[in-house]
Order: sequence, then C-alpha cells, then structure tokens
Amino acid sequence: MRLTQVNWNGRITAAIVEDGLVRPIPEHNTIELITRAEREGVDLAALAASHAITHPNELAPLIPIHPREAWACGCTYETSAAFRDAEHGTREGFYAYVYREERPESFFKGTARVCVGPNQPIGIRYDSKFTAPEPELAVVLGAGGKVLGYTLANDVSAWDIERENPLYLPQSKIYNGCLALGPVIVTPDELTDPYNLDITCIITRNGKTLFSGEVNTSKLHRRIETLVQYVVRANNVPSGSVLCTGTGIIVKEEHALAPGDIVTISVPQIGMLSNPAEIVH
Ligand code: DO4
Ligand code: MG
Repeated sequence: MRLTQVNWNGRITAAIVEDGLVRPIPEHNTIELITRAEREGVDLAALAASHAITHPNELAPLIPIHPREAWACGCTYETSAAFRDAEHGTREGFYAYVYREERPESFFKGTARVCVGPNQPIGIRYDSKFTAPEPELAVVLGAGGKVLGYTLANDVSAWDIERENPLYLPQSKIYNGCLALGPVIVTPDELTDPYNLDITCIITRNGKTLFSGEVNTSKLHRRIETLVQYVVRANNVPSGSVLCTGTGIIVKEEHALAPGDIVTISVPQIGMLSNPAEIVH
C-alpha cells in the first residue's frame, strides 16, 4: 500500500494512493492512523483500507508524515565516507572509521518543524556556501522501531560547515527546510526488497541539468534493522518518527545548491520527490 497526506476539506488527512489518485482516510492524519493501528493492535494497511473513502480523488500529495522525530544515519555508503575523509582537513580516516566499525553514525535531524514535502522549498543556510542534497531511503518507524514503511528523503546538508569542524555537525544538518520527505510511504508488503532500489538524483538550474547521480541500495553497507536498533537503543524514539539511511550519491562543491535549483530524487518503486532550493534565515 502507498500512503500519503492530502489537504481534504481543509484538514491534513492521510490517504491511500492508487493509480495517481487518492482515497482520503477521514479524521486521520498519518500519525493518528499509526497511533490508532498500534492502540487497536491492527495492521496499518488494513486499518487504512477499512477507513478510506471509496471514491478516488485527484489531490496533490503533501508530506506523507509529519514525523514526531527525524533521525539519520551517515557514512553508510563507501562513497559518503570516502568523500568526507578526502575533503576533511584534520583527522584522516575519521569517517572511514565509522563506516568500518560496528556502531554506525546516527544523528538527530529535527522534528516536523524542519521538514518539507513534495515541491516545497528546501533550505540553504544563509551562512553556507556549499549546501548539497543527500538523496536517501528513509524508513517510517512504529513502536519499538518497527519499520512501517519506506519513503524518500533529502537530508539537505551544509557540508562546508560540517567540513570546518566535526563539532559543527548539528548546525550543518538541522535548520529550516533541511529535510524533504515524500511523495508516499510504501508499506513493506508492497516494497519487499529495500536492498535493490535504484536511487537517482538530478539538480536542474534554469531548466538545464546541472548534476545527475545514482546509486543502488545494494551498496548500503548496513542492514536497515541494525541502523534502527542503534537509533532506538536506550532512546525511546516515538512511533511515527523517520530514520534516513544515509547517502550514496555525493554532490561536489562545483554543484553546490543555489536558490532556484530544483532537486529531484527518484526511486521507481516509491516515486519522485522534487523540491526547489531557497536561502533560509
Ligand atoms: O557525518 C556526516 C553525515 C553523513 C551523512 O549524512 C550521510 O552519509 O548520509
Ligand atoms: Mg545524509
């Protein structure tokens, strides 16, 4: 099943997506749907199916979930660790260490406040000269870290701020418009193999392709359940949170985001997440 949120009678409402049309689930946003499924001990997709209206509508997908918390893992693809080490001036192998060791890198990425959905602007901090998109597979977490579904994420990052000093990581990662999510959440019964997804990313500027990159999730160096286990370890991450699994596509400095650029991330089994970039203060 594919779930999103739409504006239905003036309320953000969860909806099932079928053949490009949506069937809203009245009185529930995605968090409310997840909370109810857990409270009643029923399957999320079954609950959605039994409460969705029957008539399909043509409504634009919004952010598929306003996550209670957003978390992210890093250096989960060799390309990400190698790029960061190559660029980093101070500690050689700093990122390779995390790539290699049992404990993965994880960090807080924010709350719904910093998240945007399809076609909404992603942020370039006004004090960053090298902000890059990070196209990632993300999982939606239920109680105890259960994977309820998959979506696309853009872990937009001010790499120049991170590169200056590792202690600046939170400032490079958390700010207005730093995380795009969407366009849908695909439940695990429909997306059975998250380790064979082609992720592509295109940046266009003035209608021309500035950058294009791709990676297959088979290059993800960790099991998703391992990433989840570390993030929820001694940490009661609430149901309805999101975890980004890291980038395998690296955008270099010559393609740093500028205002007006459009970033489009695609995975055929999930869809297309497109966002314009803008300066944020
Ligand atoms: O340590 C830096 C963050 C890495 C990251 O976000 C990624 O690899 O996706
Ligand atoms: Mg990332």
